[in-house]
Amino acid sequence: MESDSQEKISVEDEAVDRSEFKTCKQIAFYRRQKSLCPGKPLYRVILDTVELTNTVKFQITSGDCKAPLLVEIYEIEGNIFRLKINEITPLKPRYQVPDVLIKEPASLRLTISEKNADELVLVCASEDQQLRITVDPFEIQLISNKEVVLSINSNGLLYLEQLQPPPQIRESTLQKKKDGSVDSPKENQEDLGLWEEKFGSFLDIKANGPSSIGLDFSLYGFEHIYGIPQHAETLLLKNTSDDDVYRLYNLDVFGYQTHSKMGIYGSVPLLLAHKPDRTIGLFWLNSSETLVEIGTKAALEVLPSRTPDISKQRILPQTDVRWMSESGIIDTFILMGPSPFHTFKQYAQLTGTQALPPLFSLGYHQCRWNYEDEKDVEMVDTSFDVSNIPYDVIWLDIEHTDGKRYFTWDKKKFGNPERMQKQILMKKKRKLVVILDPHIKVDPLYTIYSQAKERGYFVKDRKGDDFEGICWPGPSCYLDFTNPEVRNWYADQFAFKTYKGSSEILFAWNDMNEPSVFKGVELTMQKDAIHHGKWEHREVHNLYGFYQQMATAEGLIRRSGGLERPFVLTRSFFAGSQKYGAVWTGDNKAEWDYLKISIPMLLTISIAGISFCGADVGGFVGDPEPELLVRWYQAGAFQPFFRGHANMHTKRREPWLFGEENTRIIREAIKERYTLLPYLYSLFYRAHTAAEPVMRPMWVEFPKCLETFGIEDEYMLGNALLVYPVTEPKVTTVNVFLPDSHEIWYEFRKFRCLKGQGLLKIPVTLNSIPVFQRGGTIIPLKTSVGKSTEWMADVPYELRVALDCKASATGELYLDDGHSFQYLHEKQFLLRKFIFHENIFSSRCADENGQFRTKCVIEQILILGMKKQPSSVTASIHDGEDKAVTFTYDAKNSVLTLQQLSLNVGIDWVLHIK
Ligand code: NBV
Repeated sequence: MESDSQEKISVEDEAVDRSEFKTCKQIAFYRRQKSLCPGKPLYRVILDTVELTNTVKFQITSGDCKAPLLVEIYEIEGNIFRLKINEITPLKPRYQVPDVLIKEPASLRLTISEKNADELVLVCASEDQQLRITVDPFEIQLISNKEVVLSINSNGLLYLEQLQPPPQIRESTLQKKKDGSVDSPKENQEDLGLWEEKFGSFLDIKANGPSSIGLDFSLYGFEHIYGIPQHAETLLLKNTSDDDVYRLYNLDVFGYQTHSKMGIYGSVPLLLAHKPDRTIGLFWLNSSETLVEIGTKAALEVLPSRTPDISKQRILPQTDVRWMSESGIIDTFILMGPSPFHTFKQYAQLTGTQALPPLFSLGYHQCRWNYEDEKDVEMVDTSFDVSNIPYDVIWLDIEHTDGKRYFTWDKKKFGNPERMQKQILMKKKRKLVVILDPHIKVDPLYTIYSQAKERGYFVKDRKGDDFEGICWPGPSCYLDFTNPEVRNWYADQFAFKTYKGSSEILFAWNDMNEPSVFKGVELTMQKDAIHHGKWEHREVHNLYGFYQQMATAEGLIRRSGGLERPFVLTRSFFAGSQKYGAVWTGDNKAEWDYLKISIPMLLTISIAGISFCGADVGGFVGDPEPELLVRWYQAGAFQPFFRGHANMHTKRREPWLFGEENTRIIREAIKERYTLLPYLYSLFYRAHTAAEPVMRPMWVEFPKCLETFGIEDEYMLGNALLVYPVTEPKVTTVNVFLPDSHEIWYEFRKFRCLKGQGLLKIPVTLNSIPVFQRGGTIIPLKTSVGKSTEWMADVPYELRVALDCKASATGELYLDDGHSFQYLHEKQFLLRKFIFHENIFSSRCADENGQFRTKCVIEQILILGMKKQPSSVTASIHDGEDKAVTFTYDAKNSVLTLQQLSLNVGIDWVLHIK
């Protein structure tokens, strides 16, 4: 059994073998859509089928003897449109993605304002918006305030392969044709892959035959396109060329190449387009393999003029986006913005917001494949204290189990896991995360296997037997997480009495859930495997990891009686995974290019709704040089999920192993992370309640500033901090772009106000992390750091106020118990709003519904950009007396420091600075 694992490791350690994965030209539905499109008849609307209830429905036909299709258009509250296209009476139902939308979106009433032989015009219930539907050929234009924002099917690429009977039956019917022309399905079979598709030695047998779909969108005035993670690519999506299109197909690609559009572990079919006055989103709800083509061009726009024959022309960019999926139906949502934040909200309205993480999970995580045994865990844990470095979680990879049987322990290495958790970790207020992969060792003596086998909980092969593939434990079966009953049973496995050796400080990591199958096609499950409801794997492939994380999160909640928030990290993900926890970018390499690409990768995941994301600090494959490791810690300290991790073949690389100076710098970065936690946690609260990404591309915060649209080497953490991670060796300066001439920026560590905006050359040493606070913001910090987040609950706060050019600033702080659902069910939380204006600084409640008792105080306030030394500062506390405040003033840096404030964080106060 072990030898399979070993074989995989040694092959993989070399590099990605590109030939194991398909290029687009090796994907049959891509070839079909590419070759069949040009000559195909265009669809037209059958006008007398138009039906209007709340929604508008009509049929379209391509006049080529195929049955007409049903088009449904919905307007959804919040400035969203939905377009569905399906067969009217398919041979069998086509797959429609369940469980991703948090509820069936309620539609508003569309009305028909015009209907004639050429067009149908629909007016929307809200806003000044119209849908203009051209009859022949069928095209939809979306018009907002008289401007055509986008059109659908204007390139005539609407494509839907109607389900047909399998060849044998078809051939016999075809023979009956009078003209003798038989378009035999065998013809072109190899090329078109209609009923069978080969890849290397693999054969995919398609029970339903060809079933692919496709549609094109033209986005007017847009040339900046983002989203559709996960790819190791730039933030701005590139124009695609034939055979180099963005692929959304969840795959285990060890040491993936950078700057590649190939599919890796996760997929979110959400694309965003941005121009200075509008952001829009296209959400393509389909979980089968999906390809996206993008083409930006200059297009001529004809503007109507007052003089009849003369029309004005202008050249505007236009981006054409073409989606192609292997199966399912066309179900697409158009998020009309108009701002980036509106678009995020609209997407979250459909798929949910980021789960609020337990506070500990925002601390630093120490992982390695593997920490050998209990002694090793204890040694690493103690070394953090000896080195005076805070950390919250130690992780155990696959070797902690009994022969890769998840939910068990290797008895020799982890003979007393309860003791390890209680005596070592719990005492230090730290946590443990263990790995749980979705493959289950074929072993009748292993309860998880035998129960699942008996109950029929595994994915089946096309013949109806349990699908068997090779993975870490050797021959394995794969739990069918698409089945709600399996998820329910799986969730029950986390009960403390069932999961022996687990405790309330044990949390979960779902790996290999693309799913990864060692000897499988493209290292994953074959598409003709069968899931619950008799759906082929091809329909649900991109949802597999989503469902495992959903079941795992449910298990952790359930074991606590519904009281505690879960923490689950998943490698594979889909739209909506944000509801269940965190994701990371998989098996990157310990090379500078991977540190650099991690920034656009994380930004892309973040704007696709998943705020809780990170990359393996240090790089998973290979040994980082010390400088790279240090820089990676500095970068990770300002990213949402912060975990050091390493492959089993690498040298040990805990933070204290690289000499005193490097340890000192790493310590400083990790400590800085811990002081920032109140700000970060407050940002997560906003992600959770208002769908604002924690880590934001510059254009999101500066949507009108063209220069920011392509920036991917710096980003905003919330609205207040601009972070420029150093991603190159031996640099002495970095070029940071500080946008907007009205903004003032302050260096985060030195408080220095930066003169000038635009591209600034900033000197750096190995010690520096270029971070800048934006004028006009206030961020909450902790004044000192403890061994882990839990040690810091009562540590006083500092408020860091950065004044803008009007000498004003605002900010907020969210606070709760950090671990339970009481913030939700009992409204036990505090949301405080801080406002600094005209030398009056106030703290007030920003949500009257919330209440939370805390001893914690605001001890210190730093006001950056304070031009004059005040003569007095007084504090008036609600219902209390005015009190003089101790302060110091640094004239050189214009910093006013208020000290010994002792203001309880839950009470209202006002400070007067005179
Ligand atoms: O479980 C071992 C590793 C894990 O450490 C890593 O983080 C995952 O991305 N896992 C992949 C399996 C094998 C990698 C070769």
